[in-house]
Amino acid sequence: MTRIIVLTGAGISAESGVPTFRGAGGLWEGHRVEDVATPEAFAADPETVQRFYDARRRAVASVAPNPAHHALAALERAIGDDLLVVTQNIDDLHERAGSSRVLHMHGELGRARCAACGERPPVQDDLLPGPPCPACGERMLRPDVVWFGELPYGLDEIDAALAACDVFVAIGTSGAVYPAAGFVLTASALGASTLELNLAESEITPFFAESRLGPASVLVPEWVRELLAAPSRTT
Ligand code: BV8
Repeated sequence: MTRIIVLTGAGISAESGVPTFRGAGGLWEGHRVEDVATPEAFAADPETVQRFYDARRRAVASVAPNPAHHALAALERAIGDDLLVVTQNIDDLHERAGSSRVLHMHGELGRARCAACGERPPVQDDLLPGPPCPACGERMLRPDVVWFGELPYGLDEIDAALAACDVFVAIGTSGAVYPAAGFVLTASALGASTLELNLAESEITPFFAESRLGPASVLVPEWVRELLAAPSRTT
């Protein structure tokens, strides 16, 4: 049963060299994520959107997990199914650090989605040249990423975990995007203790019982060490 839910955002990958969305004016490859991460943008200009995600897929392949990702993997090794990492990130740094209980609520760069048959095949190379879907052969693969206006993945599983958890921790998220930004309210309303680990105050800082400011690579290992040293402690 999930006792601890950790919600991660772009800030946990920042020290690995993956740009955040709202740092540096929120531009990524010269685009505002809200302008390219929508089904309408993809319909209007699929090449630009494919190029945006192909560039990010290549960039993520060249970086490595940082101590924050490794600390969460160590926590999973210690408490197993009592931990669920819900990530808004589409990179695979949690998995490359060794985490296996990871729910990518906004999808993954490492997967495509066939607009013809719905297959979600793993993908490593660029989607722009239009490779055929391995299941149906159609050349209609898009990034398997949840865009604005699309339903996030795993909401039922997340809701069940929020109802059961004792501890909810958010790491490196600005709290700008829903429904993820509202998870802390659900968890605390259901009696969980809540902790935010972030470099700066976020839009949801006021909703947390405790908020610690600093880089994830320092705060996350520190929190995991504390947690494992005092098992009775819940945050
Ligand atoms: C949906 C994938 C219908 C693409 C992304 C209320 C309820 C429900 C929906 C809405 C609502 N109000 C508005 C909406 C609509 C919309 C929304 O939220 N819009 C916003 C702009 C207002 N939401 C949606 O459309 C969602 N779908 O609503 O479906 C529905 C939903 C529920 C139930 C029924 C129906 C879908 C949204 C998903 C969009 N896709 N990503 C891609 O990656 O390209 S969002 C994308 O942006 C990320 O996934 C992430 O979620 C978000 C960026 O946020 P962060 O990860 O927090 O990153 P950010 O750069 O903002 O902040 C970085 C943070 O890190 C900062 O706080 C910084 O201080 C910190 N930091 C930096 N360095 C460090 C650090 N912290 C620690 N250490 C460091 N070193």
